[in-house]
Amino acid sequence: MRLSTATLDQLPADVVQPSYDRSRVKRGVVHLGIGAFHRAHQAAVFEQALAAGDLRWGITGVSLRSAGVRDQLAPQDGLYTLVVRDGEGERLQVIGAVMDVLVAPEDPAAVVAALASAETHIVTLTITEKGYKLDRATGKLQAGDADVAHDLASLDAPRTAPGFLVAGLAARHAAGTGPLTILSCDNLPHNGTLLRDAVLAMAAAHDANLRDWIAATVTFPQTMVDRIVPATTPADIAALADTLGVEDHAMVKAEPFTQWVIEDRFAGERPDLAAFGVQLTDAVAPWEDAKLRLLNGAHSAIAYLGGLAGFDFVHEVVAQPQARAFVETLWDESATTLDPPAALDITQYRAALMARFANPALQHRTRQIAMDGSQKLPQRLLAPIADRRAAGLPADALALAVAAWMRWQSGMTDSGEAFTIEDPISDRLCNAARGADTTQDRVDALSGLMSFRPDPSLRGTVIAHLATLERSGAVSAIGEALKS
Ligand code: NAI
Ligand code: CS2
Repeated sequence: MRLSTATLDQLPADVVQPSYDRSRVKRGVVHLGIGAFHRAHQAAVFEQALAAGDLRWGITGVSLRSAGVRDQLAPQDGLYTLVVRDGEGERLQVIGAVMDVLVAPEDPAAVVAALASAETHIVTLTITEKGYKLDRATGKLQAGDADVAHDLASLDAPRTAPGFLVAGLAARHAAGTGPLTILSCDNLPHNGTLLRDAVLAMAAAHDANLRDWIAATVTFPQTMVDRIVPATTPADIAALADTLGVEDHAMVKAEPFTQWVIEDRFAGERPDLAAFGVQLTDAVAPWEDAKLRLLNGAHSAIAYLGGLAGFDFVHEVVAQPQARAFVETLWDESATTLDPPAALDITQYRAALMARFANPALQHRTRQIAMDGSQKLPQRLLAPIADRRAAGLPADALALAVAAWMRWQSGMTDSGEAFTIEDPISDRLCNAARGADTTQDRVDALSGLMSFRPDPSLRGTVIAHLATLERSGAVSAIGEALKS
């Protein structure tokens, strides 16, 4: 039996359930990219609004690619369980905010109609870093991408997130529908600006007036999003079924911590976000830099070094004293590049991050974080390196994390286990890592792919680290780095 409206009354009494009348909920939010993170983060905030009696904030979820999440949620009437684990117990909440899931390739017109609906006031996105289709070095749309080229030529049946947004906004413009706020919730620096640039470039290719109307009417606030939400596994689903007494194929698991900082620049209606724990601010960048460089920077270092050493999970890596000491050293370096907001105590933040990484109940896979490194490295590791070097400071620990990413592209752990590189430019990464004859050539080829131009001293450091990784593995490389 599956979780659904019909089976809600069979759930254990301590499972929190929607307290509002779902049949009266309007669809104020369209979400593009309905993966695990949205269901555990933004949807939990809109759920609070609904529970508080503001029924404008139901969600139309959109999958831009596969039907998987729709097929999980549709038999469950859109209901799913948010499982919050702190290592000592778990808290279960059935979320009712998702009203419908559209699969864009099956029915693009339905997605455009949802974006154009007068009921829609907010669009949120979690389409992963690569979904923005921007060339990060130039800031321009990836004209060589077949889907971008398609949407630049015609928006009759869009394929990309910027294409769908422009098609939906064109329909709003034509119908005189109200303003819209579009919130990127991906781990990208200046995510609102990046998305705005992509949307305006796509719009300009079709209609200069539309582009100008979007620029004047639609807002793209910056956001910082934080909650560790590992991919759900079949074992998670089986364990939850034992507790619930029904199966939930759409469950998501998360840590207790959650944070959403949004630039206070909404174009139209919004729920009382501050009442539901969201921080509204004029300046998101200082929050974003701290999160991307400390949390995500350490995550990537843990993923590559820990993954090479054969550790499956983040908590296993930070249980190793040397790895933990290395993360602290990395943070010592990155922290000097930050200009933290007054409300953020970096010492406390670091301690809290380490405790979050150590949460054994999350089972957060190093391989999940290692994915899409080409999209993640710039903001997590390369930006703090550039800032350190510009200030005349060494960046040895950050350089080891970058070298570990380079070693990862060999597709082999230190014990010789082969794995597949998952990255939008995996072909080029693999050619660079495996086609070069020397360590030095590998560093140069992989740096080139990332538009990373280390000065001679830093380049030497990265080469030395990669040589150690290739010769004696990640555990030794960490030991060497801590000695120096
Ligand atoms: P997921 O794998 O569960 O979902 C990813 C979603 O992105 C899916 O809907 C997928 O169809 C879509 N997608 C993937 N590639 C795409 C592309 N090229 N174009 C358009 N859509 C594409 O992943 P999850 O956990 O939901 O994370 C998604 C993003 O959310 C991350 O990449 C990150 O930027 C952000 N995030 C995730 C956190 C986490 O702990 N899981 C925490 C903070 C932010
Ligand atoms: C992780 C993030 O997968 C990754 O790259 O570093 O998704 C991380 O879990 C979140 O940013 C936490 O908020």
